[in-house]
Order: sequence, then C-alpha cells, then structure tokens
Amino acid sequence: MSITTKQFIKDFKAQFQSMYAYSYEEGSTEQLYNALGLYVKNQLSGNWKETREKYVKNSVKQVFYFSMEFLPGRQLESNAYNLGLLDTIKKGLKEMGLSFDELEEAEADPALGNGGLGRLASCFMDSLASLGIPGNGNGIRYQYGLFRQKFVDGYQVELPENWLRHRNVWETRNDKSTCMVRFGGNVWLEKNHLGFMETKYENTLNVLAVPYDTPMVGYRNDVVNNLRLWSAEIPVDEEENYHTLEATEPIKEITQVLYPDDSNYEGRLLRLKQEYFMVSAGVQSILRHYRKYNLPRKNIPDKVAIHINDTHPALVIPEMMRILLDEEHLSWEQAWEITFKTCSYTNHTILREALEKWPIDMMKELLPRIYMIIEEINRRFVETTLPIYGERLTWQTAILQNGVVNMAHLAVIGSHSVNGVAKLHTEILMNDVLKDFFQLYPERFNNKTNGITQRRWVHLSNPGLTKLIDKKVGEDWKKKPSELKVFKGFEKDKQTLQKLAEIKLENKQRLADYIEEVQGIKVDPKAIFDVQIKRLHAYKRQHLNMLHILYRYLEIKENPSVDFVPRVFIFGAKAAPSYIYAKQIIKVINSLARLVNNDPDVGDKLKVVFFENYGVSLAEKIIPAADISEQISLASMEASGTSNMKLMANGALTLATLDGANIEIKDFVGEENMFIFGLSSKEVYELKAAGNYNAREIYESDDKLRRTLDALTNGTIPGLQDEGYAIFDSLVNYNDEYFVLKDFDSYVKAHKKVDELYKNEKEWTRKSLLNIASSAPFSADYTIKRYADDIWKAKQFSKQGRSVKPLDE
Ligand code: CR1
Repeated sequence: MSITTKQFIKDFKAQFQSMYAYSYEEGSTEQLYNALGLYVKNQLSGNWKETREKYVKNSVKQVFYFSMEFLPGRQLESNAYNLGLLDTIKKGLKEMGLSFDELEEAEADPALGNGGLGRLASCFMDSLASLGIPGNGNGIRYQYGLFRQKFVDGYQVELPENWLRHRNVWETRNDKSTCMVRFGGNVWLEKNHLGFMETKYENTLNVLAVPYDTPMVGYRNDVVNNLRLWSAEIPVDEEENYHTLEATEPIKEITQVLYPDDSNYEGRLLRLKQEYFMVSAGVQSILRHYRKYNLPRKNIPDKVAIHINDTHPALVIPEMMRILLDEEHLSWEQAWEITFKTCSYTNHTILREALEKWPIDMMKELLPRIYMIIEEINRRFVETTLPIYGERLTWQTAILQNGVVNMAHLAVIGSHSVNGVAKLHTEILMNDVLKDFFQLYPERFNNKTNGITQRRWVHLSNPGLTKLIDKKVGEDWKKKPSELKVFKGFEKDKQTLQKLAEIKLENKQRLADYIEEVQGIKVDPKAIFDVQIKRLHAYKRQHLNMLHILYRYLEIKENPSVDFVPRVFIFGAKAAPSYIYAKQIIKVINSLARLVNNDPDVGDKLKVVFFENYGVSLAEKIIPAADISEQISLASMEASGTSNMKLMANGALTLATLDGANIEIKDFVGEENMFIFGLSSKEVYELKAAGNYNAREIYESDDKLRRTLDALTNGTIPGLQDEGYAIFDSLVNYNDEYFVLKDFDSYVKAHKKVDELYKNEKEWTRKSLLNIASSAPFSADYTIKRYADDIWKAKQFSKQGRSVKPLDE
C-alpha cells in the first residue's frame, strides 16, 4: 500500500476531527492513538471485505482455528507494518510534532491468554494471513484478560485487567451474525409428523453469542483474514426475564474473565460453560457460512477444517454431530464421517494435571444433548474396538471412564489428525501419554514443531538487527525466511560482528534505561543479560535459576575480590493465583533480588531484575536485549517452548536442557553454539522408573549445594516468611519432584562456560550471529505451511486468485 506523507497527514487530521470534533493539537495521547488506529483500520477494510468475498466466490477451503486463548499483542504497529504504511505514518506524525512510539504505548495489550498456547495461536493467525491461507480464529472476547501482576513486598498480587476500559479500535461488532447457545434444561427425542426424530428442549438457558471480528493482516499481500471472538449477552426477546442484576449473572459471567491457569485443569462449571459457548457459536457460524457455498453437506470437509487447540475446544466434535443430526437430519454415519474428516487436534502438554476430565454429572446437567451424543460416540467406539483390541486397551482409551468425560480421548477419537508441538513432545505422546491411541490409530499421529512470526519478534522488535540483515543479505528473508542462512557467511566478517555487537549493546542500553525507570535498579549494559521469561511453574524450574544466583552470591561474599563476569539475571513470570508453590518461588526470587542488588560487596557483579506483569509488550522489550536464553525445564516436561525461538532469533545463546524445541535448536545451530546441561529425557524416564532417586543424598554430599540450600532457611535472605523453608522442604525432604538438585551441578558448570565465552567478545558474537542465521526454520510461516499441507489440506490463496509459491526450506 503506498500513500504519501502529505496524504496521510491530511487523512489523519480528518479522522481525528471526525471522532473528537477538535484539532489534533488538543488531543490526548489516547485520543490520538484511537484516531490513528481507526485510520489504519480504514486502510485495511477494503482488503478485509474483498478477502472475505473472494473466499466465498472461489469456494476455497477455509481453516478455523478454535482456541480458548489468543495473545495478539498490540496491533497498531504490526498492522501498519504488514500493510506497508509504517514508515509513512512515523514520518507524518513526526512532521506533526507527534511520536509514534508514544501513541503506541496508549494501546491496550489484550491479555486474552495465559502464555505460550495463546501466543502461538496469534503467531499462527499472522502466518495464515501472510501466506494467504484462508484461515480464521475463533475464540472468546473476555471482558477481563489475564490478571495484572503487581509485587507488594515481593509477593504477587493480582489485579483485574480491564483491557476494554479503553476503546478497542480493531474490533467490529457484527450483530448480523449472532447465534443462540443453549444450556441445561430437559432434552428428549420425539417423532414428528414426518416421521423424523426431533430433539425437543424445555427450560434451557438461552445465551446470545455476539461476534466481534478483528482483522488479521497479511504481510504486504492484500490479504486480511478474520479473528472472531464471541461475547455472551441476554437474548433480546428474553430481556423481560432479566430484570435483576442477579438474574443476568449466569449469562454475563460466561465471557467475563479468562481462567488464569496455565497447564492446569480446573473442573469448574463456568469453564465448561465458556468452552461450550465458544464452540457452539463457532460451529453454528461456520455451518451457516458454508451454506453460502451451495454444496452438499458431505463436502463440508473439502471446504472446512476445524482445528482444536488443546482439548479446550474438543466439544466441537459432539456439537458438530448435534447440528448435523438434529438440525440437518443426517444419519449418524454420515454426520460422523463429516465431523471426523473436518476436525484435527493439537496436544500442548503432557502434564497430567492439565488433561481435562469433566465429571459426567456436570456435563449431563449443563449440556444434556451433548452428553447424549458423547455417550453414543463412546458406545460405538467401544463396540468397534473391543473385539479387535480387547478389554484393557479399550477401557484405557474410552471417552467415559470412572465418572468423567476424558476430553483428550474425545479429541483423538473424533479427529483425523493428532499432533504434538516439537519432535520430542510428539514422541512422548506416541510412546507414553497417548501410547494406547498410537496403537489404535498410528496414521493419525504427526509432529508440527511450533514457530514464531519473525515480523513481530524480529522485524519490529529489533529494528537495528533487521537493518543489518537487510544490508548484508538483502530483504528477501522477510518474505522467505530461509534466506537468513546467507547471514552465516558473515560469521568471520569482522565488521559485521562488530556491528552486531553494537546493536546488541544498544538494545541492552535501552532495556537498562527501562529497568531503571520502572524498577529503579541500575544495571550495567556490558554485563551478560541472562533471561528467563515464561509462566512460573515448578517444571520450568525458575527455582533452579534462583538457586544458582544464590550460589553465586555466596561465592562473591566469600571472596569479593574474585574476578566475576558481571551478570544481570532477568525474570518475567506470572504464577496462577492458586498455585502457592509458584508464588513462593516468586517471593524468594524477589527477596533475593533485594538482597543482592543492595549489597555493596556485590556491586555490578550480580543484579537480579524481576519484571512485574510479564506479557507480550514487555517481551518485545526484553528479547532483543538478551544474551542468554534460559530454557531449563526438566527434560521431557516442556512440550515445546516458544520464547526459546524468539530469543535465538534475536541472537541470544541458549542455555538449555534437551527438552521441547531446544532439541531442534541444537539440530539447527549445533551443540557447540549453545550451552546444554542436565539429564536427557531418556535419563529422566529411567530415573523415574528406577524409583531410587535420593535428593537428600545429593544435598548431603555436595558442600556448595548444601550451603546454598541452607541459605534458604538460615536467615541469609531477609524478608522471607516460610517461603524459603517451603522450597527447601520440597527439594530436600519431599525428594525434589523435578530433579533440581540432580541437575544443579551441571547447570553451574554450564554457567561457568557462559562466563568464559563472554570474555571473548568476538567469539561470543560469532555464535550469536550463527544463532540468528539458523533461526529461520522456526518461522511460523513454515509451521503453518506444514499444517496446511499435511493436516488441513488448505491452499495458499492470494487476493488475485493465484496461489503464492510454496515456501521452500
Ligand atoms: C506448553 O507448555 C508450548 C505451548 C505452545 C504450552 C509450551 O511448551 O510452547 O503450549 N502448553 O505449544 C499449554 O499451555 C495448556 O498447555
């Protein structure tokens, strides 16, 4: 899209005036941001409309990505960039005496997700549009996003995230496309006068689902896909029944707030309501849209792919069956064939506590018709599986087990494809978590290693690096990430290495300024910036990181004159509000930070920064400044990780266990260009199987480790209540579930290697360059191309009606 600066200034002024009826000079930052956002939205609305129309006109296959979470981040810059308007806008604003960066900060960052799973969904939206694949998101428009995290005296406190308090310029309320979703009541089947079985309902709770559409803008290709988020409202013709506030509660609560638990299942009724609400509205709207194609229903799988992002939307399967059976009057066999061919499922975690299992009684009462259908799916599954595979396998894979509905089983049985999110993770699914299903349906299983969008995570968040790459390898890598490998050719080029080091230092200086501004901590930009940013969870082992910091601190205290390579440890992490242990770890890290940062013996040798309220916008500031990427989960536990990919793409060296996608990082960049430590996943399995792990023995036999652990409880860290004891206890007395002590020694050694290498700036920067140049395979564009080819059978479709050349690798 090309627009002159002059034209932009004129249109922007007009936009502002039409909204606020005074001159932009008098506008507040927020008003100016609103006007700019709407200006950009106006620019893309033509393509949005045309993309939609072309898809229908050409009867293309469309993908619908169902996810309870999306974490899009701020959209102004990314949209303007993808449209090709960013430079003009920045220039125009400057001429008007305004700063783009300042206006951008006024945009709310919609925290409609917990972490990796939601952010992945948004990276996928960006890649779908950028590849010109007809793909839409389907989710919930939570009124309150993930809580805002504050630290009070080092403790996490949760505040409501009222992101819609400000106007959301990107969304369009689409009253034309509302649906009705029914809960509870009584259901029965009755023969009607034509002899058809008809489903009858009484006393149901009827909820109006109102879609809010948000444009998903492709990179310089005129494609704009759709993200549809549903909001629950009282049906207009039932308003008279809702005259008290209490009466409206059961409806309003459905889309009020995102569940703040990452990788943990909470069997609450409201969550089940949310899941069904999103699923039912989504499926209804898809099938309504399909009618525009004027094709027989049996062709649905040729034109529609529905993706189930973790088990949360797995009710898609019975809901689709319900509509095809009850409303379209297909036979069971016809309906099942269509449903099965349409749906595919991604598993994102092996944590047992995250696998959803709904009590049958709850499901029966809230979703009586859906439960009847699940029962029938289960009955038919058992009927066909039992004679071939026998009792054991059949009962282990059944959907209904011991009073619960096993959602992963429902998802696998009702989907033609099941995938994990990194090589190791998919292997673990096949050999452990879903091994019985792998025996039944080996052909369904496949791996799709996660990816990230370089547009947001490199081009926009790291303009210095982007410019350098442009200069060295040309701009092709922006459309064709594989071109990045050309950058490897500069690993020995002195001038490039020097420039790369300068860019990193500038990014670090910027982050250092920000740290001082928001945390009041002065850090040396020349120190190693060592970053661990992700949800707080015992398996991710932030406490291993903490123990190593404590260990270093004690070393410095013991010998203050020793020559240490200065290090700044940076954390960003939210803990689920009910996850006490995770919150205790936060408190200990914060107290340790206060001790270390204020100890004159320590000075610049060691600093600890724990950012409040980690989220997408903060990640964009931290990642370009990172030297070390901490990916230290217990091997086998982290399905993939995606911060590892973002950090690598920005030149951080990975310090990691061989877990999740760290293994692919090693495959691409080579072991010698990262720091690997700890047990392998195989060793973890063996150690668990042997059952003879003895944490106390390690504690007692390793002097330095013992000293470190004792410092948790002996008053070394002021300000702790019983948090230090709690962690000590879990590690030493409760046998250290995540093998922190077992991996400690090898972790410390890996850190020593980091220090050694950092002393050699040239060598460090060379490795950093190789990491950047090897990060292309993690482009979500490739990941999405594989989903589209292997699972969805969806083709690239550009606005002009020609397909874009497939990406090579
Ligand atoms: C995994 O823990 C992965 C993301 C995205 C998370 C993380 O390793 O990168 O998914 N899983 O695939 C999750 O949130 C509910 O499960």
